[in-house]
Amino acid sequence: TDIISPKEQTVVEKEGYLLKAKIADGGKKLRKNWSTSWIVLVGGKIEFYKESKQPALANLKAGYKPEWVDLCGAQIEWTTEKSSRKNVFQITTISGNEFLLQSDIDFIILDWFHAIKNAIDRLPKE
Ligand code: I3P
Repeated sequence: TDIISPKEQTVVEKEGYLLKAKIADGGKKLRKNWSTSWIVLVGGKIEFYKESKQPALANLKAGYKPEWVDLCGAQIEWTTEKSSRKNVFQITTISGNEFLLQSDIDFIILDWFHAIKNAIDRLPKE
């Protein structure tokens, strides 16, 4: 497997807005609740910044701890069954957390799918 340099861990590979819904935590089903999130793919993880009360960029200040997902050993797949929305894919982590991500804009969600899949494929499986 590839060795990931400390430098690479801090390189932002992709960032932008998507709709996000967490549907399971540690294997336990959650009530679906879609919200807009600023998503950052960096260093083998995905960070989710809230966009509710203040602009996401204000949350990027030092010390703010976003919700995040470890992509080591994670799975990514398109799903048409878990939502009535179009362009939805699911990320499932080793720890049993499940997230749906969605955009109405085809090229945006396709770019995200491939970026996350590439990141997962480059990481160790556990
Ligand atoms: C859910 C809400 C979600 C919807 C979900 C509903 O209702 O409307 O947007 O998911 O459908 O149950 P509530 O707000 O009362 O929890 P989609 O938009 O992804 O279809 P589901 O039960 O079929 O997952």
